Amino acid sequence: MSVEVKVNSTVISLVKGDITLEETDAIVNAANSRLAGGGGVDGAIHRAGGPGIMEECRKIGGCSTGSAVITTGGRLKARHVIHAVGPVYRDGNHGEPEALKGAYRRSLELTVENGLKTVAFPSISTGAYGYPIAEAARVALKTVIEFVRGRKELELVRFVLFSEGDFNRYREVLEEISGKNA
Ligand code: AR6
Repeated sequence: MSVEVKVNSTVISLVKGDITLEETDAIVNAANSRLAGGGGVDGAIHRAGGPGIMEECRKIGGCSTGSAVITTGGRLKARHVIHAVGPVYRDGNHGEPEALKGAYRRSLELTVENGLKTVAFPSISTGAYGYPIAEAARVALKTVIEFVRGRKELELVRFVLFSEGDFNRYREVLEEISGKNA
């Protein structure tokens, strides 16, 4: 199950799967601001990558909501993990879209700043943090499309969606915004 579009020189792809198995240069974690680990994709990444990642997170100490930090990938196939902190969703009027956008944008900046070419994202904030999936997909995809327009460092930005429902929501939003008013 996969869909892709090309924007400038970057392929944006959607797949259904488990992000811990990705072989991109970096995978993004949906972390919390204490970088303390937890459930969901965060738990899965730390389990698969081993304790070295948490040790690095402790040294970094934390990360504000709407931003991201980078560590190595431990035992993962991906060489780096970018820990992005999305917002807890309240009603959409408490800065949630701006914070979600910031989490994606800073992750993309870190990818480029570290000379990496390929990165995979989960659907940040749409699990424990309760962000409605279609709204989150719109912010995520628009932020990525806006970022890769007019630059050529990134070869691949992939979204790894954990359920068929999430994959379908992202696909619908991508079809709607790619190429026109993104
Ligand atoms: N691969 C890809 N996506 C996954 C995987 C996986 N292996 N496992 C879960 N997902 P969540 P959040 C999806 O709750 O909403 C944690 O405790 C999941 O189905 O992981 O940003 C952190 O420590 C959902 O669609 O992240 C924070 O405290 C998406 O990943 C808090 O939860 C995000 O769900 C962050 O909450």
